This record gives sequence, C-alpha cells and structure tokens, in this order.
Amino acid sequence: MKIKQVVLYHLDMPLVHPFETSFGLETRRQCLIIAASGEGLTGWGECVAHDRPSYSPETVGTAWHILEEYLVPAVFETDWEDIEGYLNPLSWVRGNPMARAALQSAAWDLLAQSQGLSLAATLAETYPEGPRERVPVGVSIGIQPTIEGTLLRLDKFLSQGFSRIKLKIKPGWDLELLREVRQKFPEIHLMVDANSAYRMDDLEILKAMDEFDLIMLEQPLSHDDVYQHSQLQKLIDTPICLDESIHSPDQAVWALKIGACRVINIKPGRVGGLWETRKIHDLCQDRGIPVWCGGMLETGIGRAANLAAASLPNFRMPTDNGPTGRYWEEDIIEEEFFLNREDSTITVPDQPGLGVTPSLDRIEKYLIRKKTLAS
Ligand code: OSB
Ligand code: MG
Repeated sequence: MKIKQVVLYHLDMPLVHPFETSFGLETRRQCLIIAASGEGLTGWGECVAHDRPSYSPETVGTAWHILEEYLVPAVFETDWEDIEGYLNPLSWVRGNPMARAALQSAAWDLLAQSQGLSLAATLAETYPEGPRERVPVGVSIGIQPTIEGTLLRLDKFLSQGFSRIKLKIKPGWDLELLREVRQKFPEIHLMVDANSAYRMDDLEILKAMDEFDLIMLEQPLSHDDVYQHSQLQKLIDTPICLDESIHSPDQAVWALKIGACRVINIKPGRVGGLWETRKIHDLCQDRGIPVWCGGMLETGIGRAANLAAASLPNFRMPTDNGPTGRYWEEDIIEEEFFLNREDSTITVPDQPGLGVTPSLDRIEKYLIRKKTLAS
C-alpha cells in the first residue's frame, strides 16, 4: 500500500451539551480529521487532541505540525503491506501519540478496506472468538452547576437505557455529590473520573469514596504519575483506573508491575494508535487486568475506530463512546450511532474498513483550515 495523498481538516464543532471536567468547560470541540488516499481507496482517521493542552500536552496545532512536517512525508516514502510495515519508518518519532494515532487509524481503515473486512474483524484477526458485534456502553456525565441538576441528568440517562454511569469529580464536587447520588440510586453501576484533580494530601477524601461501591476511580492523581497512584492503591479499596498516565504499552506494564492500577482505560489516541491499543489489551489480558475504551468527544470517525477497538475480548467494561445524539446535533458521518436499549450496547460497524461514510459537505461546514499534501 502506498499512500499518495493526505488531506488534513481542522474542524470546530458545537457540542450538544457543554462538557465540564476538572480541567475546564468545553462547549465546542475542535478536532483534526485525516483522509489518506492510495490505490483507489481513502482511509479516515481522527486526531483526538483538544484545542488547548489541557487533557494532554498535544493540541490540534501541534498534531497538525507533526503530521505535516514529519509523519505524512515519512509515510509517503513507505510501501507497506501490514501495520508493522507502516509503523517501522515512523518509529523514530518520539511522543505525539495523538498525531501518530490519527494517521495510523487512516492506515488501518485502508488495510481493512483492501481486505474487504470491517476494522473490527481486521483488528480481531488473531483472536479465536473474533470481534463482538455489540459493545456495552455507559455515559460520562460532566460536572454540572448543581447536584440537583446532576441527579436529573443521571435519571434521564438511566431511563434512556444506559446501565453504567461515570461522574466527573474534582475537589469540592465529590463526596456530597456521591452521597446524594447513592441515596437516590443505591443500585446503579457507578464510577468516577477525577482527571488528575487530587493530590496525596487529599487522601481522606479519596479513602472516603470507598463507601460508595464505585466500580473504579479513574485518574485521581497527576497526569504524569504512576508511583503515587501505586501508593494510593494500597490505601484504598476502590480499584484505580489509569487514563492520562498511560501513553504506551511499556508504561502500562510498569504501572501494573508497581500496582498503580487495577483497570486501564485505553484510548487509542492517547496510546499512539490501534496497534498499541491491541498490545495493551493483550498484556492486560495476560495479567488478568480488565480494560475499557474511553472517549474524547469524538466525531463519528473516531467513534467508529474506538468501537472497533472496544469489540476485542478483553474490553470487558462498558465504553464511554456513546450514541451520536449525546455529542452532536449533526455529526460529520452519514450514519448515526444508537443505543440498543435492551442491552445497553452500541453496535460495532460491520461494513468494510471503518464502516462509516464521512460527509464532505458537513466537514466543509465546520472547517477552519484544510491542507492537501501529495507525495
Ligand atoms: O477523561 O475520559 C476522559 C472527554 C474529554 C477528555 C477526557 C475525558 C473525556 C470523557 C468523555 O470522559 C467521554 C466521552 O467521549 O463520552
Ligand atoms: Mg478519563
């Protein structure tokens, strides 16, 4: 496979509902979409970096730079047959996992299309059970202005059919919230995500969370820490899940070796791509550690890739990658993802490649800048 043309699209899209985390409030989502063409096919990828270096050091701007100056020129030089062949000439590029993952996704889409297989089937090639057709899905509820408002929102999602609820927390928006949620909904599958908002000084608060029967506590401490998470895990019963701290298969191994977590949230963008996603999935499976696939408020392009990843067997806990309507009035793909109410799942695309159809009209509508690179 030789990629001959890559188009970069920088988009700015309005979210249906503002999303607040401990690192800030988002009402719009900027993203970078990639279309890579060669041999009569076009593969698509989405870069999940935000407009600001808040969740991660990467931004849409840094990813654009790395793609335009380094990744795309190196890929133009490469004739590859499989993902290892695609990745080899890029192995000198350090860091920048979100930029790397976006282009790698487009390569997977091309590969799967050329094989006439869905991305899920291509990813699951070596697993005897194959990909799952549906994956369980939960909902991530941002920080709301009031606890009352949160309870209403939570109730709405439960009645829509979501069976797992994740609440974003931060200091001052934690124990009282959990107490009221548990009082009203004693039985629900509940977890929290702190996006690195706590320090070891907050130990008493983190310990107090043990009484709320949480499935996990996601990324309580610093975004670049694993050591203190390992200390904390010894002092609390709630399983710690790492998100921000894991950027590679090696880091996942080290985190597990020191007991920094009992669950990993794998986001393909954060770990450098679907190849790395599968590596982490496998090494966790070998160690009896469950993984799940988080979301980054993706468009349908990134969502389709995440759902393909989430269909692998050790993605044993519900994904955050919810139905289209949770995020967008109007997505940039023709298809819509729906919640299957009866089993709280989303159906994984089964058509060749990503299995979704990007709409060039809508991409144009939300476009800030565009650049065509040719070999
Ligand atoms: O920490 O999982 C996170 C969104 C943006 C950045 C970080 C996170 C999130 C979410 C949203 O939790 C999950 C979703 O896509 O629904
Ligand atoms: Mg998270």
